[in-house]
Amino acid sequence: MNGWLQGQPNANRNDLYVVALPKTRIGLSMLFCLGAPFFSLMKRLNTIDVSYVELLDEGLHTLNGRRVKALKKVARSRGLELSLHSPFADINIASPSSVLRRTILKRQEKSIFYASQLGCRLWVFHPGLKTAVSPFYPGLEWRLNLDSVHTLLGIAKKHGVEIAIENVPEPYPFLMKSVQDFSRFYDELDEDIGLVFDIGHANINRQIQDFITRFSEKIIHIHASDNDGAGDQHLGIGYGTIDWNSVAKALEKVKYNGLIILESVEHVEESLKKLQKLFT
Ligand SMILES: [Mn+2]
Repeated sequence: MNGWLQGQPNANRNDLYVVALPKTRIGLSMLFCLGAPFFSLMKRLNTIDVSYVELLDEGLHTLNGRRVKALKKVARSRGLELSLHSPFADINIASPSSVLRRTILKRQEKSIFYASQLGCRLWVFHPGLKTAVSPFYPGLEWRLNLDSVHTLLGIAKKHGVEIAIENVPEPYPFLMKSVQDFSRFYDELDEDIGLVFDIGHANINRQIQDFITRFSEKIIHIHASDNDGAGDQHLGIGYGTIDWNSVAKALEKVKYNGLIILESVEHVEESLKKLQKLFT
């Protein structure tokens, strides 16, 4: 990689197990630079050495018509294939307030629209959360979560965009964090939707292997970052407690052939190299 990021320590920490996943490709989430202004994101996209990029419609990188045009241009000139992560700050698709839920779904629709304009292969979103009033209305947020997923699937169909839902981390009050949550979700949802498997999130509830074996048919996209097993730190690959060799073996076993998007916010170049070595 040609120094498109600041120099990273090149620790050759462990010999990585190399597996043959012919269609697996490594991409990069721009989460690592979400704190930097939009022009700096553009600058990075102009020099970055990957073919697959996940943008975030959030924070300083929140999309608008003008930005979408600029992004389309850079994606075309650099041959980048894009996916888009939905807004996630203060976004609760299961909000018990109908006014807020409507507003949130409207915001999500705008993001799906931008994804279609950008020609994104996928739009990734988070499940809803419990709130302070959840104990008074048992099961309500679970039902609203399912309703909103239906609504989003309808919107996505209208705009011709594929969408998928991500497993999210402890200790936040999300409705869908565990294998059990996703089993129930898929039992009760009478439509099909893909799963964005976040390896780091699953490390926190020690369910990496369970997710891969149980939902091999559902996983269409993967987020990869490391952590200490206690919090969602988005560390570089090899800087946490995840056993990446056994992750690679498990994915090879189920013949995973989608994208693996690096979501580390540090040691980015080094982590990309490690993933590329693991999954070529
Ligand atoms: Mn993720």
